[in-house]
Amino acid sequence: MTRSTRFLGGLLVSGLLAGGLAAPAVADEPRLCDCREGLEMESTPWVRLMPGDMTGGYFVLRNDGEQDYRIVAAQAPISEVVELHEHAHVDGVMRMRQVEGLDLPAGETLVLEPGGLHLMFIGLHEPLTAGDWIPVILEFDDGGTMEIHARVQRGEGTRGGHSGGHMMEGDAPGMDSEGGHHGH
Ligand SMILES: [Cu+2]
Repeated sequence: MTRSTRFLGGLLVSGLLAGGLAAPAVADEPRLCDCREGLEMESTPWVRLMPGDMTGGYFVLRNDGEQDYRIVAAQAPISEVVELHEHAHVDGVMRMRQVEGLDLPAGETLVLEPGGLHLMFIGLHEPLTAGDWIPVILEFDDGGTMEIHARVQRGEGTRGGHSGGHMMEGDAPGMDSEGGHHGH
């Protein structure tokens, strides 16, 4: 009873949201994370829709378990390589650089977001399409792996309080803005 009422409500809401949009492509949402023990994906992982042959990937992963984790590599079928990157101020300019690993100690949350830590997909095989789901394998320092699914989307308005926050992310024009990914 409650369930069906909710379902109807959901239909109404999605009907309203979809109103005016032409045939929204609603692909089946895959599992966001085949997470290792204790890990929980906090929001939908996403890959930024960008022109060019590289782009960034982002997710928020919480470790509710007892075990410390460290991600040391990643792979995805969309690009030749996936690197682990951070943004850092170097002489007052925001630059990206590769890091050896991403630590996720027990009880903490690992945040990959524009202007911060991110996955860097380099050498895209073909242009991405908004709404596509990208499987990404994360590899850990203990040899374990897990698969997540990231949705391709534009950068705007993707993270709650963070939407439009590019101005705050760094002073370097162009870096991680929708305009381009200069200098990488
Ligand atoms: Cu990068």
